[in-house]
Amino acid sequence: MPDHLQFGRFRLSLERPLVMGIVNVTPDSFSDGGAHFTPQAAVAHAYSLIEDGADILDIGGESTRPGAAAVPAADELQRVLPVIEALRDCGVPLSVDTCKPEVMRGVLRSGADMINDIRGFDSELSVQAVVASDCALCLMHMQGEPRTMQQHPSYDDVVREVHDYLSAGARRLQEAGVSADRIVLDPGFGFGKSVAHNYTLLRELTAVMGSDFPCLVGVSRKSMIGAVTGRPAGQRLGGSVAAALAAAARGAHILRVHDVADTVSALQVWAAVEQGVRA
Ligand code: 9MG
Repeated sequence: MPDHLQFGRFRLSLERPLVMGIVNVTPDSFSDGGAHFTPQAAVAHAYSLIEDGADILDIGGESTRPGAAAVPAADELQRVLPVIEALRDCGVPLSVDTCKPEVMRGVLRSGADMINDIRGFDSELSVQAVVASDCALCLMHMQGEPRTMQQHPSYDDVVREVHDYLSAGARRLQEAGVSADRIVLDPGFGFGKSVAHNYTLLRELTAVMGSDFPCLVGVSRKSMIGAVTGRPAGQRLGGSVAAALAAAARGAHILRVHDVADTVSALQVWAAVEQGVRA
């Protein structure tokens, strides 16, 4: 396991869990309903997340929620490029959530430091788009397609199947020439998984992930939180922070969250319990 991650212009230590703040530049995201759809609103939101303690920002121009409509690459670029350009010197690495090679190339030219691909760099074109850069790559597991993935998720052994997919994906990236310190793996909570699958993956996170690559976990405000708490997306803070801590306790390296300030506070208290505080 590398002790750091190379994010383009940045090299971040993995000695404590990093917090990735979510910046949706979409009119239809499940969690904020498009509250930050204009570039100006997205940039202002990004700066507030940095103020709250975000270590990384994840900018997305296409909703990945179940059933979401696909967005053409040109529209996705039009949404995210002004935001990346305005945030280029904000002081933290900029991740872009996209699965389109054309968008990957465009955002890397504009200064993105990480590509977060929910399709796990499953196309040769997406690997070619990123291999020669020095950006970090988040390779996520998904069963099926966003439009239909929640209809019949099915596994014989969800822990083994997600583990094997992620290991094979990391090997494929390394064989293409990506160094180990650029690779992050993600079980893909909510992407083609039932509530029971999601909680099995979270409970067994160390077995799912193995010990070769850092792990990113995104559970913030998701339906797996609502399924247990009975709360709508806007009232899932407590459940989301509890799930983030459960992931950190099982070795997650990056937590992708909407509520940065509360997650940072929870991690600080958890670290004080685990490691003590200086008198
Ligand atoms: C874009 N996006 C939405 N949820 C996500 C998750 O759980 N992981 C990653 N890597 N990206 C996500």
